[in-house]
Amino acid sequence: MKRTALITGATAGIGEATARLLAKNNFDLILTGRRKERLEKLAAEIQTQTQSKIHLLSFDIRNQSETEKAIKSLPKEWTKIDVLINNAGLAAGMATLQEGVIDDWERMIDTNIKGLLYMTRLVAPAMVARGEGHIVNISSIAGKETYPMGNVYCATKHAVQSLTQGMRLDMLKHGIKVSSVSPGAVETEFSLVRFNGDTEKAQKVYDGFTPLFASDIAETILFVVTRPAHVNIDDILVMPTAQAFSREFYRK
Ligand code: NDP
Ligand code: 8X3
Repeated sequence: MKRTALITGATAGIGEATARLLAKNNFDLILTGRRKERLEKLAAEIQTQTQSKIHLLSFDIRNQSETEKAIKSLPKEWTKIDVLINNAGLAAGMATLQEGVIDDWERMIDTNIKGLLYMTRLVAPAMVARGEGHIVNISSIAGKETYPMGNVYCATKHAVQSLTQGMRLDMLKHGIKVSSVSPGAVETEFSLVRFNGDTEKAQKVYDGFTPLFASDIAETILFVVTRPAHVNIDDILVMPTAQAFSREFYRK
C-alpha cells in the first residue's frame, strides 16, 4: 500500500535524494524547504519518472507560525502522514565558543532543534490518534561526539539524539516508531552553507577521501522506513570508510 512521507529540507542534499528514492519505492511525498523553485523543479522531475503524488510546502521552519500555517493548509487527502523525516538542518560557521557568532548559534538552534520540534508537534498528534506512524530524525556523528569549534552544532545534534529518545518514550504506548539516522561526512551543500558560500573552504572538507553521498543516506532512510511493523531501528550511524571519529580522516 502507498504511504505518505513528509520530508523537511527537500531542496538539497539528503532530503532531495531521499525524496527521489522514496518516490521510486511507493511513497507519496510532502516536500518542504524555503526555496520554492527548487521544490517545483524536483517535483516535476520526480513526476516524469514515477507515479508518486507530490505536495509542496515552502516555508521557513524556524518560524513557528509559518510552519503551523503550512501544515494546517494541507488538503484533507494529504493529512494522513505516515512518515515524518525531520531532515532540515544546518551548521553555521566554525568558531571557538568564546569567539562564537551569536547569530550563527541562533540559526542552528532555531533550525535544528526548534524547527524539528515545531514540525513534530504539528504532525505527531494525528499519528498518535491513528496509533501508527514513523518519525525519523536526521542526527549526525556530531550528535555522538563533540569536536573543536563544533560546539553549538554538536549540541544541537546531541539535542536531536535526546529528543529522539524522548519522542520514543512518550509515543511508545501509541505504537509510533521513532528513529534517528546519524551520518558522518556527506558531500552536500552542508559545508557550503557552513562556510557561507566559500567553495574553496567547503571543498577542502572532502579533499583526499571519498565522503558519503546523499544517496547513501537516502538508502539508509529507505531501509529504516521499510522494516516490518514489529521492528524499529532506534539509531543508525553511517560513516565514510575513510572516517573514524568526527575529525579523524584518512586522506590520500
Ligand atoms: P544541505 O545544505 O544540502 O540541505 C539542507 C536542507 O535543509 C535544505 O533543503 C534546506 O532548504 C533545509 N533548510 C535549512 N534551513 C531551513 C529553514 N530555516 N527552513 C526550512 N528548511 C531549511 O545539507 P544536508 O542535506 O547535508 O543536511 C541535511 C541534514 O543532515 C541536516 O540536518 C544536517 O545537519 C544533517 N547532516 C549532514 C551531514 C553532512 O555531512 N552533510 C552529516 C550529518 C548530518 P532551504 O535552504 O531551501 O530552506
Ligand atoms: C555533519 C557532520 O562532522 O561535519 O553533521 O559535523 S560534521
